[in-house]
Parts: sequence; C-alpha cells; structure tokens
Amino acid sequence: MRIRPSLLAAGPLTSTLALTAPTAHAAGSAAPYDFTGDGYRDLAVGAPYESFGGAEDTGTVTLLRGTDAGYLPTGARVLSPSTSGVPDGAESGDSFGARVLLSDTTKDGRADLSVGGTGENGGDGAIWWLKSATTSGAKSFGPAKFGIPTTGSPSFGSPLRG
Ligand SMILES: [Ca+2]
Ligand SMILES: [Ca+2]
Repeated sequence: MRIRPSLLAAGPLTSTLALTAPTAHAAGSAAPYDFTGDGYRDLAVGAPYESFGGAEDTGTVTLLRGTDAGYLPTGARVLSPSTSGVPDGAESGDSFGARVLLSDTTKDGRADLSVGGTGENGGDGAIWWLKSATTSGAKSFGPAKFGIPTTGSPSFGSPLRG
C-alpha cells in the first residue's frame, strides 16, 4: 500500500508560507500575541545565555512590537532579572528567557508574558509573569512555592504551555 504524504491527504493548500508583516485583528478580539493592544502581533525573544554585569548565562528577553512594516528594533525593550521591577535579581546561570510564552492570562485583550528561567537558583528553575509584558506587578515563582522538591535540578519553567 502506498502512503500518501500528509499534505496531500489534507487536501489542497489554501495559503503559502511567507514571512510577512504581523497580522492586525479587530479590537477586542482574542489577542494572544498582542501585548501593546494595538491589534498587531508582538514578539518575545529569549536569549538565555546572555551574560552581563559580571554574571554569566543570566539571560534576557527582548520584546518587539509588531507594526504594519513588521517587527522593528525601534522601541524594543530588553528585560532581565536585573531590570527594575523584575523580581529576584540577576545571577549567573539563571537562563532567564530559556522559555517564553505570550498568552492572555488576564483575559483583558492584551497578551501577558511568562518567562522560564530554567537555571534559577542552581537549576531549581523559576517562572516570571508580567502582565501585558510590563514590569508593573511582575511576579516570580520557584518550584518550592508549589511544593515541588528541589533536589537535583528540576529546571522549573521548562517547558511552558498556556
Ligand atoms: Ca501589538
Ligand atoms: Ca492580559
């Protein structure tokens, strides 16, 4: 029996793959990737092995705004555990940004940012949560908060789903 490629079995393709500008959508609709609330999808980019300030592999997350011209470096923000308002402070090996997730957890129409730092506290791992991807009211949680043993390296925050 001949096996058909899954794409053919799925029927005719109705679109092509291309790199295009972020998609705008109607205001008030579900916006899982829009943290600015302007209708354009935004992007969170992790760099978990970024080293700075004498600490190694601390990590950063860069936030890019979507526009009708695509993602632009103008107005980009870089977050790390040393950013004012981000809990915990930067330490070597945090690997902040090893995982990133944009999802509207507060259901207000703006995406919220969750970040996994899988190396926090010597491999315990931690997650950070930033409403609308801003530092106002930012929170962090390690595995002990949920009663998860920290023997070994649980790497809490890897993976993230939402
Ligand atoms: Ca946006
Ligand atoms: Ca939200």
